[in-house]
Amino acid sequence: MSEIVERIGICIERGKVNKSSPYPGDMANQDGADELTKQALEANIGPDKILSACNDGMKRIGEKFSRNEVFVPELLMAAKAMNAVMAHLKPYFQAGTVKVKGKFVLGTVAGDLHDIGKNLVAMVVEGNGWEVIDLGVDVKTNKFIESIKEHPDCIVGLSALLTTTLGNMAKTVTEIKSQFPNTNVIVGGAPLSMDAAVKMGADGYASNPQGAVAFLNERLKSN
Ligand code: B1M
Repeated sequence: MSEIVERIGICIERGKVNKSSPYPGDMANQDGADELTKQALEANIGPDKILSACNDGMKRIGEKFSRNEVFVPELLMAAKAMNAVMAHLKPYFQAGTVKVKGKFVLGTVAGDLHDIGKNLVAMVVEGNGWEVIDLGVDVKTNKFIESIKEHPDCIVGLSALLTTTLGNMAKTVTEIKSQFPNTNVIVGGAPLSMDAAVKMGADGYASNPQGAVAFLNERLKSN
């Protein structure tokens, strides 16, 4: 991995947003995720490589959190640094595709505030020609139901990052499928698996945004 990409991953892990950010103290006056991402893209480093380094950084801070070496404020700074990277990457994922394929209603399920992965899914799906209706985080079942009523031909995507919110995800899937049996539902997020998705009654599971795109395009073909 090139040095600059490695440094971006470190900025995510340490929560170094940009040069003017005083946090963390030992990185004061150094370039942060914001400046380094800009430099990496100018040096023609691919957005996928940058994202992969960010995910590694997130994984490392998550492991530190599990070991009680860092706490929620550090996770929040990591998320802020990741958002600074994503702001630069967005145009690459959304580049010039006309949104004609269909509508994708997407949200993080009730009780869950994690949205970085969901936002990545939104960006990539949008970049692949779908209109994304992003309902945000902590989305209650009823909000999904109302959105399906508004966009009856949509496909629905649910994201969850907490094992404790998988129950809410399952309830939402059940309710959607009972009211709208023909609406396709795909689920994703770190604690999920194909097995869990099938048990919930979802039509599909993806471990990453590309998998979500593949599912959507497949459903388009079969309709
Ligand atoms: Co939280 N958190 N967090 N957190 N956090 C995790 C998830 C955790 C694994 C950390 C750990 O213990 N090691 C742990 C969950 C344990 C568990 O349940 N198994 C955890 C915890 C416990 C918590 C709190 C409970 C902590 C507390 O308060 N004591 C709390 C819960 C708050 C709540 O939601 N109610 C909490 C809070 C937070 C912050 C708010 C501080 C912050 C989130 C900020 C934000 O999202 N805006 C945060 C963060 C940053 C993390 C970690 C470090 C990073 C998550 C992330 O953004 N990853 C995370 C540890 C980890 O994941 N290693 C952790 C990067 C992102 C690109 O990956 O989200 O997995 P991911 O998305 C991927 C795929 O999963 C997939 O595609 C994405 C791109 O590849 N994907 C889909 C996701 N959704 C999809 C949908 C699809 C398809 C694919 O189709 C619909």
